[in-house]
Amino acid sequence: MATEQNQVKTKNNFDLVWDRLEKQQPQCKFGQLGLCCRFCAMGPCTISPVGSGGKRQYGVCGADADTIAARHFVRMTAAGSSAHSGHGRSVAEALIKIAKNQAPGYQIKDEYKLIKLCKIFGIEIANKKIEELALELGEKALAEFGKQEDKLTFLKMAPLKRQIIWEKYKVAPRGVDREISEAIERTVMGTDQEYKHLMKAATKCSLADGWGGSMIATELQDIIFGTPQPLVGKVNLGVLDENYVNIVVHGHEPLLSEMLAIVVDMPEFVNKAKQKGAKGINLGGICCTANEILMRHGIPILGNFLNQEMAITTGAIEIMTVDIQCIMQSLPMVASCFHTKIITTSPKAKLPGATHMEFTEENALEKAKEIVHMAIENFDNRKKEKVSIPKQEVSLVAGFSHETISYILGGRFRASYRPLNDNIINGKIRGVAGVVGCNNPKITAEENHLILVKELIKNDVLVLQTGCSAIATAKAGLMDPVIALDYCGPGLREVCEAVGIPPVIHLGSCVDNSRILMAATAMVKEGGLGDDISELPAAGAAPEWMNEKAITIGQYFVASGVFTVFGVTWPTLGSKNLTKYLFEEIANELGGNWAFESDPVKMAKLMLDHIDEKRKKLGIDKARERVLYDMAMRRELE
Ligand code: SF4
Ligand code: MSK
Repeated sequence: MATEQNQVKTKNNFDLVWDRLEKQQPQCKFGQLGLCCRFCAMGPCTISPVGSGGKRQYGVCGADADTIAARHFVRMTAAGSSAHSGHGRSVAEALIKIAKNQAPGYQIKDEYKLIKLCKIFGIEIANKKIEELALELGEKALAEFGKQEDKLTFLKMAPLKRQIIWEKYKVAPRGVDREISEAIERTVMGTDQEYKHLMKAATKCSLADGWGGSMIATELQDIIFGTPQPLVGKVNLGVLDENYVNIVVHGHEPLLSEMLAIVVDMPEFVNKAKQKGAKGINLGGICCTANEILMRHGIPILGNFLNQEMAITTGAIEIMTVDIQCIMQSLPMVASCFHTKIITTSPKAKLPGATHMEFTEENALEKAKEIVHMAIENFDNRKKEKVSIPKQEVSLVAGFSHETISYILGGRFRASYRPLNDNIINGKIRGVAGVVGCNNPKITAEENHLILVKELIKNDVLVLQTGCSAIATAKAGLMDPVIALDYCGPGLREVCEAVGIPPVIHLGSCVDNSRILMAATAMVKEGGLGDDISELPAAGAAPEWMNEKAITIGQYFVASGVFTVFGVTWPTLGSKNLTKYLFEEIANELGGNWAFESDPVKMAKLMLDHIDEKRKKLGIDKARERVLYDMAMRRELE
């Protein structure tokens, strides 16, 4: 496939992400170490990790390496948190408009979850219509962003011990916006200049994402679009069909793509496409929008972050709509060599060279129809000689949520994590890992994801995945239960076969990392694996991260008690003190800590060592079969 893409590329003379990375070499070492500061006009200041003659170096204002690296880290978490929270806020606003009947085409699909969430938010349920409850919930959820006092509502979902830790170290977030704003404020020149204290801002800001903005996005999307149920889907560029009008959605918010999913099946548009000589309309996705519509509709995924430009080079895409986050500015440039139209849809994001068709909840259905119509019209402009679709496509099972895991394990009427906990206790499952995050052109495409996940399941670790990492392993067949079982250790294989789940579980998009927090919480609450997330035999990883959002996710994993390993590069290496704090000392406070390891086999070893250490502390380090007590044995015990 790479050769085919190269031929197209050479003929059309445009660069792809890998070419641009090459042209950026050598990249700035100060930047890589987190030691470049341009936060004021006395700078920019660059600091060597070890100053000349071993002396510490300082910026013009006196800031040292620890402060500069810490401020940089804090701003990354603020950026990531703001991105996910912007998404969550849009969903809350959408719920309000749906409740007010101002969003034609949308409906409330999961009333059970709506009621569950209303209870969590303290909303009186009795004698109220669904729309009234949706309105109250939407308004309460929206208020979480601007809250000035008190704590975020979802924090009380965490294990009690975790809540006490957050209180003790004064990192329980108040309103989402307040924490993001304070994080930026504290990094302003001449403000907070003590690296450990700065890290508290990073922690609060990140927790405001994981247990705030992202969790609101996930939970409210489930109410509007339905809580995902396992389904079969397809992934890789082969899901494009040259006989169809191909429309691709890319970005993060599913609000428009859900409407497109409805419109592409309308007979009026299917017939129009047929009149143009196509067999119909084919909708596919890239990045997290793809994850969102895959897990609720089974709509196929073309690929992840690094596949966005390659998808256009197939010459078979009529329209690519993009909204927010992880969208390369180069898309219109690449598209200009083909007939593909790039459409920006968010009021927050435009791209030079793209057509802007702003969408709101009020006009979403109409805009979706306009976009599909444009795509059908553009089918005439497709150049047959430029069409080159790789054949690869793989099946996967997607559509898991923390609730569906519970239903599958325990049955709908006695939904429970008991079977999972029991199989961890008896040693058939060694532990659980969350493997998430982006892909990065600095790494051989997706190699780290695949090696890491294969190592983990080989060692009987159940893997939960989201984002582009999920798409990477799905492309390699690891979410096809039949293919994936061959890579499993015997214990994990036995459980997966018995329960009917793949060993690598697709939990959704980037905001759905909140589902991993909820799954971990459910395991703690089920009992037998300690009283806190930090006591679970569990670990997290983002082996090919690139976006600031990944740092925010990692920090809220750590602050929730999870040992978390990142690959590729680490943004604080220029500060020994800060790095030591994040890699070691922070565990004394929050129970979780970071590690950096670029080799995926070593990364797996770090995670397995951590899981084994936790098993030992729980006293379950020796595999034990569960003993079923009969009446005689029970009497003996009494
Ligand atoms: Fe330099 Fe300090 Fe200004 Fe940063 S804030 S650019 S270290 S003078
Ligand atoms: S899309 S943040 S490249 S996972 Fe959520 Fe993928 Fe990373 Fe974007």
